[in-house]
Amino acid sequence: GLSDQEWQKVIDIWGKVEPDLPARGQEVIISLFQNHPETQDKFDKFKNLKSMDEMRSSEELKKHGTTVLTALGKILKQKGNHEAEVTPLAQSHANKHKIPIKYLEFICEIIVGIIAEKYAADFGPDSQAAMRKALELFRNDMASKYKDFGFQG
Ligand code: BLA
Repeated sequence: GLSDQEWQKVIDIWGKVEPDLPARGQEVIISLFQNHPETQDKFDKFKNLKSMDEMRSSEELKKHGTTVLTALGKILKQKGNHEAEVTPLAQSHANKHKIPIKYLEFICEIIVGIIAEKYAADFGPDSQAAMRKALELFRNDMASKYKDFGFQG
């Protein structure tokens, strides 16, 4: 797990991201699709978006980015006691959306990269390390739930 100090770093940086969730969410999803095109095929509603222009002007894509970061923020704020948040998410992602854990690794890495780019002054090495640990804990718990649901992930 994370120490109290590490959790505090996670909570502090998230406080910087939060006012800009829709913009950051949009960047995260576009970057995910650009860097890992196979992830886009998991979305019936985004499969048809081809150019960067189409992605940028999609309100649905922006809305999904906001959904993702809002859910992630709620999870991080639980400081590891996130069973109530992670269980339904793992269920939909295993049974309905069928999202491999590898794709969760992709998006988590992109989230760290975008925070580093946009909030460099507030996201030093210790904060980055703490955030990576928190995201790893989240993914591990998702993976363990996937197993419970019989999804290889
Ligand atoms: C939908 N993803 C959702 C929803 C939430 C999240 C809250 C809507 C409710 C639900 O269906 O359970 C949350 N998505 C997250 C979080 C992350 C994220 C917390 O990406 C990452 C920190 N989901 C993934 C990844 C992909 C993904 C990596 O975690 C794709 C590669 C896909 N999420 C995905 C899809 C939907 C979804 C396909 C349904 C979208 C829709 O049709 O509305």
